[in-house]
Amino acid sequence: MFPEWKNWRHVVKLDPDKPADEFLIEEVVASGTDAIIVGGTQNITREKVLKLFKLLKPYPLPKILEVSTINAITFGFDGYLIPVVLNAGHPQWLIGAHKEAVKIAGELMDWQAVLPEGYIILNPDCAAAKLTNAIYPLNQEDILAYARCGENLFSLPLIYIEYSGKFGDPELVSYVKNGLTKAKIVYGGGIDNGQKAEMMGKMADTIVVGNMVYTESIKNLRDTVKAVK
Ligand code: 1GP
Repeated sequence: MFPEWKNWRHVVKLDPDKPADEFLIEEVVASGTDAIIVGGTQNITREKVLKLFKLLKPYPLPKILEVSTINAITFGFDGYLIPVVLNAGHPQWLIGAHKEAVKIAGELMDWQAVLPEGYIILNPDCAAAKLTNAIYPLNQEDILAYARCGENLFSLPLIYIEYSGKFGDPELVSYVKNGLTKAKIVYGGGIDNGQKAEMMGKMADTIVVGNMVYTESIKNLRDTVKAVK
């Protein structure tokens, strides 16, 4: 069963392709974050996912795998997030890769442990935008329309506004959130201090912090949690 996630305010996303040791994991857990997502776009292998999973295993907080390639699916996580890229330039990232994965593993899937997420990738320079050939330019009406399609046509429970590597526009996040009725808004991108966390935390239901834990900004991690709780 996917853990109860709707009240998560703060999540840390750890990239299996980046170096992590027990000290880093301890610091992440001690920050008070609500959950840990393991996910990344580049060079993701099962070995790297497994290594991170082993480091996380001793801790009770929810451990979620965001599946980016079927080759890296690892059992044992508390839940599995499946990205559906709403502004993908190729159907591969809307449904193609998903169909291939389900063709292989459909009989074995524990659907209760799966949560789909409607991604809107808004930083054209990030790796996920390049991989999915994300569609640009988009004005705010386009972005809200994607979000509403995700919410109402695909019944996606959450819309993930992804600025990976860049701090986005809080007004835009608020505009999209106000246009939705059911789906939760998750925001990720460029949060590296308490002030930015607070700003986006006012607009989104959940904020995701990623890269900052691999830089000296990790000293601000606890502030980013405090800012949204
Ligand atoms: C990446 O949204 C997350 O998928 C977090 O982004 O690494 O920029 O914090 P950052």
